[in-house]
Amino acid sequence: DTGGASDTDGNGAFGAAIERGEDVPLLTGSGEYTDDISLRGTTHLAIRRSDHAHARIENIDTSDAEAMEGVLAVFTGEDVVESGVPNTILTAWDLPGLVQPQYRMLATDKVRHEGTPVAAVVAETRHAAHDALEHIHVEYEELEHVTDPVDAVERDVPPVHDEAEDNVAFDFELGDADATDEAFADADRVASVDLRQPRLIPNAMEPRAALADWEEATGKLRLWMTSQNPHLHRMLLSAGTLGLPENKIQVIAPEVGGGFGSKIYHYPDEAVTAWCSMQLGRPVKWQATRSESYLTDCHGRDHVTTGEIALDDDGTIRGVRVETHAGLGAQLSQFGTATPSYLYATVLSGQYTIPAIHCHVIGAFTNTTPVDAYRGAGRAEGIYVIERLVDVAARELEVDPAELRRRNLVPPDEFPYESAAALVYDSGEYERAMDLALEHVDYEALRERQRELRNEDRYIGIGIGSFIESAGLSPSGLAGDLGAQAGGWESSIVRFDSTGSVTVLAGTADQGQGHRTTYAQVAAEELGVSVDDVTVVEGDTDRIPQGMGTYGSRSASVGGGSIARGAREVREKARRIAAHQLETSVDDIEFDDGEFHVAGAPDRSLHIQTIAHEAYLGHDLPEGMDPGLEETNFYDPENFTYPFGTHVAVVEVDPETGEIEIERYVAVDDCGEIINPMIVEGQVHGGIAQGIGAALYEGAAYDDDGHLRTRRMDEYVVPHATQLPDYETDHTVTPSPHNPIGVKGVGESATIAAAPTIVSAVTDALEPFGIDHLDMPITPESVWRATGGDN
Ligand code: MCN
Repeated sequence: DTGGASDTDGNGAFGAAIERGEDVPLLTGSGEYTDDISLRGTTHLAIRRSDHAHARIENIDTSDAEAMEGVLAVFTGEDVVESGVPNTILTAWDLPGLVQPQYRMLATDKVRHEGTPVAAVVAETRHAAHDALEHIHVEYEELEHVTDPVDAVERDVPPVHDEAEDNVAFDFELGDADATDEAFADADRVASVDLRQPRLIPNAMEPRAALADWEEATGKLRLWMTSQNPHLHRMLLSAGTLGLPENKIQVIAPEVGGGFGSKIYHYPDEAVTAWCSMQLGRPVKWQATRSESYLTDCHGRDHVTTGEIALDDDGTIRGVRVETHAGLGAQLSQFGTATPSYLYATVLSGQYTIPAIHCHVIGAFTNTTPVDAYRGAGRAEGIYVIERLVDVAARELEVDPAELRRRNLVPPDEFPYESAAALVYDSGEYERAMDLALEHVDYEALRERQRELRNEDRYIGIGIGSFIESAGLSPSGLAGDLGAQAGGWESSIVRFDSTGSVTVLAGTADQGQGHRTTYAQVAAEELGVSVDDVTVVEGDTDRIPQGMGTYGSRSASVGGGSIARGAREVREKARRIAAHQLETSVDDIEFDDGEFHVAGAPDRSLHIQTIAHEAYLGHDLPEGMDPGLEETNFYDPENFTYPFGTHVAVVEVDPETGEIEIERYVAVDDCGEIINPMIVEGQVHGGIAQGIGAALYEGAAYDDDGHLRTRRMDEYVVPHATQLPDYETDHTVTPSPHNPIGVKGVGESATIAAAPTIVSAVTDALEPFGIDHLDMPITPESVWRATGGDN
């Protein structure tokens, strides 16, 4: 039963553009975020951070801070060591030859990036804690630092970690180097591009926060935190960091105001919050400031790449060769090693049939904030490279960029398609999606208009971004083979109560994606009840025993898949009760919109909600059946899902001023079966905004002293609504053949597509100036310089 919303006749819940149930509390202010929660006797934590990029800690004097009014305790890294906890911030992805340096809650010997936690103040109020920070006196011996991933490896600089003298954390290769060399030798043409993908800073509306409550009497820790994956946090905090078994830790993610990847990770700060509560026996709360977030939330991207593409004169792509230096920052974050390796190199085939691919990635330690997955994670970087290469190649071959894509798209009858970059794409109709996007802008007419306008010295550009995404990292066995220290499955509980309402408990954790609505739609469809009868609960490890969380656009496919499977099991149990009570065989029972009836006798029926009541009464159940109506499901998919699509942007560039105006933005996405079209459209809108942000505005930078130069919202430019175009969205539906509900992910697609689409459009506009590539963010200044404005 694949490729459809449900195997029942259905009640239309799946696929309906219903409003998000979660919005009323959020919009009326009754939603509860971590910082809104107060326990009796709550104290406040502030963290003293290093203001050096690289330095040896000579001495920390906490006495002045300790003497301040309201201050309860000041802790240093030595105090944590002396407490005897394991004190390790673990990474969750191993790679062959990976150098894994020590990563402590609070630094003891050296600080390796600006923002490294060095001391913790706990006080009666937040203000008292923050005031005390500047009264902690830290003496440092400054060391030479490095912030650029190429410099870190190629230049003679002191290592960030003694264990990696050359600053190489890993050296990763994917694909067949010899076959790729041969393809390049045989091909008619080679085109190449050198590019940088700058660091991006996630900008969740709610900065990270934690509230820890250690209960000495029971030896149990309750930790409310801004988490995308409470169970993973529980796992990483337990043995490796705090030395507690998992059943003595409850992680609760209440409302979480956005994450974009940044709230996946196991950071020192939340662990320190928990540890402080264990020391003081009082609740401790930590709430990051915005600048603190900029300094410590894992950044994204930071790639320096040389890409090459080999083609025949007829436009057939023969091979792709990529070499990348990926900045990892000063410490290895959970998926910081997976993102620039497997998540990146494996998508380099994009939508195209490419016989030979080779990718070499050098993961470099630098004295900067750790880098990890940020919306699009790895896939965004990889698709950017292949899309830039295809555009550059089209220029080289003097072929229209849409036409060059078309000649190389994987055809629909080639699925499942095994790419030369080690993925097996589940399904796709790439040309259909591309054609639809091109039709929206009337591509041929637009090219004509472009030619005419150039005669008037006006420069419009048409950009194309065709993408695939590998969403929902699974199955677990594959993830394990690749080095993951976590599974690719998801878990849920589907439970009827005796009044006939349904509770779905899911192991994923929403930060704005709308799970409470879409999961209710999945369950309602399978069970034939109303969406309003379903309550979805996420984000509490004591209520939902197991889960993997929300990242990698996995929740709809893996979490939703688990819920559908669990609901089907519930329905089958209910069917057996119905058959028993209607005195017929199970095979004679039909199910239609919540009603079980005897085949051919529709008046002999029982509603599933009535059966739920019966299941809890337990008076009249089939022989040997246990009472109750609930199922726990673990779903480990057989493959990733592969969303895809094509975005097209039309821009006008003024070479005199460098101004870029986006005239039109068309997004055609295919995420398989759509649970809620309105939510999917919202995801696409948000994703485009972030891709445009990367293409035109955002980029974190370090100054010569290794200080983050973009540490505030007026220095790191996130586009405002007025800087974003109207989006025109459309979609095709190509179900995932292996997912129980035919869905694919959508949460990252548009971010992956938008950056290459915009860069493609701007460089297309600037073709008459001989510009075939400009690095992101493309600002008016960079356009003006490139077009010779400063000559
Ligand atoms: N959906 C659907 N039909 C589909 C696919 C998805 O209706 N065929 C719905 C889902 O049910 C869900 C939403 O769309 O409500 C996104 O689903 P999915 O693609 O499975 O992604 P996740 O829920 O796993 O969310 C993770 C993804 C990622 S990786 C980032 S980063 C991101 C994103 O979601 N961060 C976000 N979208 C975000 N949206 C908000 N508001 N805030 C973030 O931090």
